Amino acid sequence: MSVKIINGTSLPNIPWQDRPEGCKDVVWRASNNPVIPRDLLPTSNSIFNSAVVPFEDGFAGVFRVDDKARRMALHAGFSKDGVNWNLNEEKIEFVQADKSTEEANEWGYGYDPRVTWIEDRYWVTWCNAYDHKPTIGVGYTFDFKTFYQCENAFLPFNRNGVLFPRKVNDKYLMFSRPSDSGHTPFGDMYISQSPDMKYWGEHRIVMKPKLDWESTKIGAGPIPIETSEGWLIFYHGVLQSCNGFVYSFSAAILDIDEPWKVKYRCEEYLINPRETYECVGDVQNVTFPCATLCDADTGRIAIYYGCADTCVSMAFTTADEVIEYVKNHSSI
Ligand code: BMA
Repeated sequence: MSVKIINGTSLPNIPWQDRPEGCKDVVWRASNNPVIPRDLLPTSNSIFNSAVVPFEDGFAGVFRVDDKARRMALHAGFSKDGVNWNLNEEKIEFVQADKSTEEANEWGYGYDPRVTWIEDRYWVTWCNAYDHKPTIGVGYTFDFKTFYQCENAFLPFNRNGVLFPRKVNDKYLMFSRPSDSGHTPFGDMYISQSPDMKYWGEHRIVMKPKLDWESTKIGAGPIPIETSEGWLIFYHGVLQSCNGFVYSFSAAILDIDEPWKVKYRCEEYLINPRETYECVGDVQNVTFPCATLCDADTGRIAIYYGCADTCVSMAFTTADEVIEYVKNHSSI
């Protein structure tokens, strides 16, 4: 391995499939996609755009579950192998981390969670309703049993809040994507900084839509992966076609100390909707990554992505291969 994973963990049990014979893509799909079907729970209309992390001797996660009344909620889930998942039938009922937020945090809806371990706990961010408007919810758990909710990070309207897995220059960092009340027809990725996970400021623009495949809007995806080449990020980009939005995803490499500086940005998508489960579902043509697992020893990366707002699939690559590809196809 030529690229080093920094501050990573050994994950000898990472779910993995070798690149299929004849496949030339730098990111390849799991042969058993979708790995999480829409009807895994008796009450689920769809399960998609979800986040997983290593936990105990296996994996745990926070899952977007829309129920058959089309309420959007978050559910905890567990897996021994990262592929076969058991989800709690009950949605996560957040405990208020601070009594003063009880009224402000009255539950409306939650979707598109991300999860990362920082220092001593698993932090969760998601798109959270505040005053019936989307913004970035923040919470944490130690055990995936009790979840605590903090103050929202930002004012509405905002989506795609994604934390960095450690402080940088003594500040917590979060991507977000300021938006509007509907199916936002614009969107750039920003980084905001915080000394305490509560007060967010020092906002920096990171990337704007640039190429045709992402020309309408872009948004952060999984938690950034720290490497010897910089922060490796996967992000989604949206093109507007005559039949609606098309959600693809790609990768970029950001400066380690000033991650609002883009070192390399792949000019092509890495995965776009083309398999039936990506093109057909509740919302056609969506591939939307919210999590990766990365084995620090081998650089193997397993990507979890939502498909057609209906189910969850997996794709694979390695840090070496994807970083080389991004560098060789970069346009910033
Ligand atoms: C975005 C979010 C995602 C969804 C996507 C496509 O605005 O709502 O959850 O996957 O639209 O519908």
